[in-house]
Amino acid sequence: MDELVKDLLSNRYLITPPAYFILSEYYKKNFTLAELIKFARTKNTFVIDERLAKEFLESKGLLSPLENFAKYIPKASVETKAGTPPSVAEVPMEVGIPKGSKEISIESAVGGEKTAELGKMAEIQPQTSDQTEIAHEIQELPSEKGTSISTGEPVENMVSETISEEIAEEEPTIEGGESFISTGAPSLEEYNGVGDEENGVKMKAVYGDYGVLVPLEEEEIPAEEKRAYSIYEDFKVEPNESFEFVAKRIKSEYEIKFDVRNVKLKPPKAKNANGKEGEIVVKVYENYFKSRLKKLRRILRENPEVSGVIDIGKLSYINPDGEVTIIGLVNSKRETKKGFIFEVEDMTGIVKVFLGRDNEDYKKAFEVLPDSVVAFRGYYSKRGILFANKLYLPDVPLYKREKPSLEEKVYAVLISDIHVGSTKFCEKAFMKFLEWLNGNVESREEEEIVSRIKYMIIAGDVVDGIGIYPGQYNELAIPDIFDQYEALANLLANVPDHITMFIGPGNHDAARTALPQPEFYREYAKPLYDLKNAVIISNPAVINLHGRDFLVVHGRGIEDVVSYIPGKSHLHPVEPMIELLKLRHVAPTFGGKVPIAPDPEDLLVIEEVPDLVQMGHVHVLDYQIYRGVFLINSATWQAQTEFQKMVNIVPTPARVPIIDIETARLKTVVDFSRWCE
Ligand code: D5M
Ligand code: FE
Ligand code: ZN
Repeated sequence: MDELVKDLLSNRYLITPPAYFILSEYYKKNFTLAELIKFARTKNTFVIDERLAKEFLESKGLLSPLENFAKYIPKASVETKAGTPPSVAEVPMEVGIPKGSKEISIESAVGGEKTAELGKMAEIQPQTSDQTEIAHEIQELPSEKGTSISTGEPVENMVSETISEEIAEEEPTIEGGESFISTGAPSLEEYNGVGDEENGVKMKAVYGDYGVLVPLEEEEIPAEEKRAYSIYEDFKVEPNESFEFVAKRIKSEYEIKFDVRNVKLKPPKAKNANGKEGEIVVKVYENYFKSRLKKLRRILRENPEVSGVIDIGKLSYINPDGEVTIIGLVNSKRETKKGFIFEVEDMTGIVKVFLGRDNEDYKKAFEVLPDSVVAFRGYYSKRGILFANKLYLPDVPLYKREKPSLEEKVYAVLISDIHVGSTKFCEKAFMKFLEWLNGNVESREEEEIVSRIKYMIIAGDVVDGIGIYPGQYNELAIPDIFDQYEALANLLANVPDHITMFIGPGNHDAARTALPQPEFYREYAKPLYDLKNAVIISNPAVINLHGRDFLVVHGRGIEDVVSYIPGKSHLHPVEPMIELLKLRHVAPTFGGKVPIAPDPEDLLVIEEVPDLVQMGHVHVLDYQIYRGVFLINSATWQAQTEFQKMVNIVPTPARVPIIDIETARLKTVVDFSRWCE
């Protein structure tokens, strides 16, 4: 199979036969695969058709917009029909370069002469011995007009400008013209892999709509195969030599304090050897909630106000005149005229809890999400209802202990939702950001910051993925998940070596959809694992940087808060983030928007109070301090998608928050959005 077609196919790009004819002879001489793919990407397509091919050649100065050589050629091909063997002329689309042939030939209508355009093409190309040989072969073929030309024909055979102008005036018809392209198109046989085994590539393709060659799904190219070109492969930034990177000499001090993958989960067993699968499933959920309850009970009991806690199952044995406290999982919540009615459960029983409208904690009731764990204090009535006076959320303590200061300033960059592969990915802005990290700064202040950046945290949705939302395909610039990770890795390879990157998955990534997400599937995201200064983390994860805990979460839990708590919006994501912190859980609600895996242990509980919480997902930069904890949403590198337009999500792309690790607070936000549409 011809190189151009093969290289494009291996990058999941398709080429139509006319485009192939136009481009193939320039390939590797006047343009590279990378250039062509880049050009196609700017046009948001992965089908190289005739028009795109011409525009591309024009952009390269190989074809001027006014002189469109294609209009001469149909005539040539029409006339050719009479004199060429049927295998060439009568079976359009299926005829190709015979096996082993290296050059395209066009039977010319203008005996021995060709157009100025074709002449130009020949001029551009250096003559190779192969081409001369083939040109000779072709000249020997029987042809009505006696001569045939090859695009690689020797320069002395070129036609003068005047002749070409005469031809131009003839305005040949396009009718039947499509057949000419067949001379340059690879044969279907070749696409079926018959013709190209010696290269070790076996590809199948069929002609889809509009005669476009489509590779057959079943013969997917194996992932391991080296692509001829991967996106951003040739984007290389070198660190600014005159720049002093203080961070290089600052000792690296990080520890992954919590990663889902480090937790050994014990799968539950059925009670006896005859146990059924269903029993095990029920058992898993039981264990999951037991674990959640246990972890949050510990947290709630740290609050000195939460005292006198008793099991729900023992409520009926207590003195009805005394106040009691219960801790339980909220099965349901209902607002009535008089107040809220909750159904609360622990391992010993279920009880209804009433919290009246006039109660001082009434407002807090809105913050209670389904399946979260809270405490109530009140009186248990004989009717089996707990009349609550107080409601306690797990929350975090009012004050935080100060951490010892650091010897010198060191910074971390927080980003998320890069969405590489989306047509809306702000690649220019991201490239500027990478250049910036390499010391291409604009001010003294920036210089101080960049020189001390030692860590970068990426909180998920690193690529756009495939089939994530309806209509996504139309907004994909890289329609293949392997290529997306490769492209991302090509970009991240430009992060200076002294910066350690922590990269976790989000809902667009190749990872388990349900939370927690242990990691990127290695099969897909191998290029990320191969980055030498990257540490792959789970979602969620806790990274300790110089003694400060950074809780890193993609942040789908925000969606549940927004849908259950009135007044909370994804436009101000730090508020729902605070709600999650108050519930000490990154995604409390089962059966809501966010799928949660029923692992035997609940790994989504925020067990320790972090110094900083980073989330992404909602694509809006927002931050706030809550009880000494710095919460920040690190926005995105993706401009507004069509889907987001429909649901009124207005992202704030390409803003980079820089965190001072010592204080775990924001140092500054660097704005790259002027390079993002
Ligand atoms: O999420 C980007 C934004 O889009 C974020 O605000 C959530 C929102 N989003 C994502 N999926 C949906 C659905 N299905 N309905 C409503 N809103 C949604 P990202 O994860 O980057 O796609
Ligand atoms: Fe996202
Ligand atoms: Zn997301």
